[in-house]
Amino acid sequence: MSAKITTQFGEAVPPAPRHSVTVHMGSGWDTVEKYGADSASVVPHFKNAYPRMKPHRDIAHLAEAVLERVRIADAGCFLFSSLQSAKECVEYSTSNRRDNGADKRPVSPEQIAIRAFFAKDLFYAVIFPLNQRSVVAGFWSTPGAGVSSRFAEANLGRLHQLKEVPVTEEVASRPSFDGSFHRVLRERIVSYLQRAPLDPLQQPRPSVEDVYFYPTGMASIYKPHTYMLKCYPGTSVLFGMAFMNTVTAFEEFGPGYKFFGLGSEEDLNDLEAFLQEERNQGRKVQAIWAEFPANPLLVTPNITKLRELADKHDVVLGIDDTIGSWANIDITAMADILVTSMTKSFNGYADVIAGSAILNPASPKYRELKTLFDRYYVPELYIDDAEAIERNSRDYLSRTAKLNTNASTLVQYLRSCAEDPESAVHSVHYPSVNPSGIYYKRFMRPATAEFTSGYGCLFSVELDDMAATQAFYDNLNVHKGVHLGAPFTLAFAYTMCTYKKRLSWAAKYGLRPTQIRIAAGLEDTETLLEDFKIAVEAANKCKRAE
Ligand SMILES: *[C@@H]1O[C@H](CO)[C@@H](O)[C@H](O)[C@H]1NC(C)=O
Ligand SMILES: CC(=O)N[C@H]1CO[C@H](CO)[C@@H](O)[C@@H]1O
Repeated sequence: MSAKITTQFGEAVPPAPRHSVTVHMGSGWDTVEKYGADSASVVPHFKNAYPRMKPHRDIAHLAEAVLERVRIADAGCFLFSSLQSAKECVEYSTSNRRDNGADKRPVSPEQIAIRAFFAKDLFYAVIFPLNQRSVVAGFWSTPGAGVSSRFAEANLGRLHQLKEVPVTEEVASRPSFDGSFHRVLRERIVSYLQRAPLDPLQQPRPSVEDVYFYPTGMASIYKPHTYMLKCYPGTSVLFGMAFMNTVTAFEEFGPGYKFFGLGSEEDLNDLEAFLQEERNQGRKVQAIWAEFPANPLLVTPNITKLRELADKHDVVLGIDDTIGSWANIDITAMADILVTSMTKSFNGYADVIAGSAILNPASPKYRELKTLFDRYYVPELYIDDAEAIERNSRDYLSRTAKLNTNASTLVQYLRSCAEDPESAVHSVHYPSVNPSGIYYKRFMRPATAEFTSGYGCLFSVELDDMAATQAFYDNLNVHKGVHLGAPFTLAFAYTMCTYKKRLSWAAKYGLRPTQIRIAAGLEDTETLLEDFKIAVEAANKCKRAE
C-alpha cells in the first residue's frame, strides 16, 4: 500500500508546483456531499483549484493590482489576453441566459466595462460590480478564455511598469502567443497524428497550418462553436455524454442544442430522424459534437455512422479525443474538427492548461472551416505555457503506455471483483470492456516497436449501493479531485459532485451516484492494486454487514 495521503483538503496534489491545476477535495465522502449540494460553498475554500473553477492566485494578484489602479469601489474584474474574449465576456454577462436564476440577473451594460493594461504584455480587464461576480464568473468557468497563471506570473514580474492604455482594436501580430515553442508543438502534434496510421494512404493529413491553440481545452470547443455561430446560428447536437462544462457551453452559448446523452444505437436512430426533420423544416443544423470515448462512463460512439450522417446532412462533426488521446487512436479522418484538451495526458504533469482544435484537410467542410478559423482565431495560448507543454510532452508516448497499462491492470482487477457475487463492486466502465468498445477498437492505432495502443487512463467503477460506494471512496488511498492524465491517480465522484441536484436527469444517461471515476496515474502498479484492494475490501465488508 502507498503511504497514507496527508495532503490537506483544498491543497494542490504533491509535488504541487506553482502552476498546479489540481486540488485534493479531501479524502472523505463528506466533501462529495457538500460539493454536490453547493459547489459554490466549497470552491472558495480550495487553496488551489482547477484554473477554470476560480482564478489562480497569481491571476487574482494581477486582478487586484488592476483594481487598485482603477479605483472603483466594490468592483470585481476578470482578465483576458484578447479583446475578443473580453468582449465575449461582456456580451455573456449582459445578456439573458437560459439558466438565469434569481442571483444570475444580467449585469446592466453601463455597469461593466473593458479597460486595457500593459505590464509585460497587453491585457484586458472586464470590470463590474463585485456583487455581480457570480454572473460574470460563469464566463470564466465555462469557455475558459481567461489569462493563464503563467501569463499572470510573467506580468506580476513587471508590475512596477503596469499602466493603463487605450482600448484599441485587436492587433494582428501577437508574438507572446505565437512563437517558436508553439511551432515545435504544432510539429510534434502533427507527427503524433501521422504516427502508426490506420490507413497509411490517407491523404491529405493535417499539417501545422491546421493546428489552432487555445488557452484551455474548453476554449478549443467554445471558440470554434462561436466562430460557426457568427456565420449561422443553428442548433448544435451533443452526441453522447460529455464533460460537464461542455454540456454547459452548449446550454449557455448559441440558439440551443439537442442532446443525445446515451450515445447508443437508439440515439443514432433518433439523431438521424432529428436531422431529417430539421432538413424537412428547412433548418440547418450547425454541428454534431461527440467525445471519443465520453466522460465519465467511457461510452464510445459509432463515429462511422456519425460521419455518414454529417456528410448526408451537411453538418460539421467535431470530435473531442482527449480521453482516447492521439497516441492510442486515429480518428483524424473521421472529424471535421478534432478538439483536444492538452491539459490532460499530452501535457501530463498537471501544471498547464491548454487546448487545440485541428482541422481535417480531407473533409468536405475544410475550406469553409479554414476560412472561418482564419478570420476569427486569435492566439491566446501564452508563450510560457507553450514552453512548459513543449517540455512536458516530450515523454508523451512513454507516459501514455504506462497510463494505459496501469488503468487496464486496475480494470482487470475490478472486473474480477464484479464477477464475484460476494463483492460490492457492481461493474467497471472502460473501452476494453464496454459493449461500445468495438467502436474504440476499430480506431486504435496499430502496434509499433515503440508503442502499443491501449485504452487510456480513465475508467469508472460502479458499486452496488451508496453505503458501499461511500466505504470504497473513504478507504481509497488516492487523491480525490477532477482532472485526468496526471502522474498521480485521482478519484472523482463524478455524478455526485456534478449532478447531485439533477440525479434523475443524470440517471436517464446511465450516470449513477454509485459510480466513481478513476484517472490512473504513474504510481507503481502493485502499490496501486494494493490501494484498490483495501477500498474494495471496505466496500465488501459494508455489503456483508447489510
Ligand atoms: C456503425 O455505423 C456504420 C455506418 O453506418 C455501420 O455500417 C455499422 O454497422 C455500425 N456498427 C455497428 C456495430 O452497428
Ligand atoms: C503495468 C505498468 O506499466 N505499470 C506502470 C505504472 O506506472 C509506473 C510508473 O511509471 C510504472 O513503473 C509501471 O511499470
